[in-house]
Amino acid sequence: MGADVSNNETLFARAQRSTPGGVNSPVRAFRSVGGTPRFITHAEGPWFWDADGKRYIDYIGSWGPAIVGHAHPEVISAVQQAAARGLSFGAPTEGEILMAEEICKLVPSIEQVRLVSSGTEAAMSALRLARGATGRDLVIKFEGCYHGHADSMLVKAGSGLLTFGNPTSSGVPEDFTKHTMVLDFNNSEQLEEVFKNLGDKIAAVIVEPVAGNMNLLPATPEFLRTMRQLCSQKGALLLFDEVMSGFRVALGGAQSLYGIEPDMTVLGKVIGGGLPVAAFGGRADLMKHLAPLGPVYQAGTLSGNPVAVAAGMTTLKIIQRPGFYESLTAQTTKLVEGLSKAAGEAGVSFCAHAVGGMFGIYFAAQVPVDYAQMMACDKERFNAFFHAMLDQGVYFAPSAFEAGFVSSAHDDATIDATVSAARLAFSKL
Ligand code: KE4
Repeated sequence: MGADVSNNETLFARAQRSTPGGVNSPVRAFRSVGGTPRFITHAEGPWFWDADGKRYIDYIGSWGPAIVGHAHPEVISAVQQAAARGLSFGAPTEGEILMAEEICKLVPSIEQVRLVSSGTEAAMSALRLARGATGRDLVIKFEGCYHGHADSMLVKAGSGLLTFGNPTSSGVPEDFTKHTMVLDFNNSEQLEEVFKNLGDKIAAVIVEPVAGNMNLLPATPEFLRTMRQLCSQKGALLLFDEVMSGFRVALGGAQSLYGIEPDMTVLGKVIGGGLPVAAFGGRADLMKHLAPLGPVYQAGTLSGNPVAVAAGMTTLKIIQRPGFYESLTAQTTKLVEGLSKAAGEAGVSFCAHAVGGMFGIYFAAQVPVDYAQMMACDKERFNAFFHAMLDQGVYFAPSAFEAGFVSSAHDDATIDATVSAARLAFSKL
């Protein structure tokens, strides 16, 4: 290996020989920002290190799970103790009961919950349950919201208000998306129009109440209130996908911030603390339709895995400590205010927004309020900023259309170092 070829480059070249794109999830490949993905060797607190031994302040946090910081000693200890008792049994354990009870305690709209292994699996299962419980086929989602990669969710808006979705991925037959309609996020009038025409055919509306997959874009309270009312009026089920916002924007998730109770909630990320745990839950009268009680089938070899549940439960205990969210929110706010100030001093058109421990950065004059405004943000400038920060050891999400995540390990010194790096990065734009 030549002196100027980094280990990241060597590993990336090798990875591409055995794995499509060299990654096990597309966003990791840096195709949106360009350059060579960093192969991470280890992580601790707010940092992780790449294959060249370079340390980064990490604002991905595994896309949300690392809310208490990487390799938290209590989480690691719980995982080690659980692993020593066996990795997986394919039979029920007391730990799953404790996790289910904790989720029901923290998210009051959830009366019963089923654990699975990924957000995709949780959202897919919740949608199947909604269709099974209502006997209806039509599901509504919103452009820019992501609910995992189940076939019926890989869909873009149809041509008109009454046309159904078209696949966004090859390999998904049109038949698989014809019962999915894609509407505009934060557009209440359009939603009312669709409910007027099709309301009694709608099984469910699924939404990220605080969207994080088109960058950070919170729903307006009015949009969610309208959604709740329309679903209740027409017998459709309201599904909040809180895989990202759950336990991230507040202890009770986005639903606790808006004061709106969905019929079902999809969870993931934080509840696994970095290991594969996700969940879907809601009203007990709905959950009873699930096998083995009812006719809606859903299953999983590693669902409720004891080692993963140990990581998740320990994380859920830590985030319930007094002051956790006040501090997390204060640090995230300090970050976005510091970045905005640095950009202003450099005369760069930039803004930033935070909700709890989640943030968005936008190369635009004002924080976008809908998908069209989000897509109008200056992607090229983001990419230049991303690399200017990466060179200085600060790792933001490798896409202009992803959110960022702060952990309780991101202390003042870490945030100040980030803002200081940003001052230089903005001056180079
Ligand atoms: P997973 O299947 O990736 O565990 O969860 C899918 C999912 C469902 N719902 C929401 C709101 C989500 O944010 C996600 C996954 N989020 C992405 C971040 N953009 C995961 C990162 C990735 O795809 O590698």
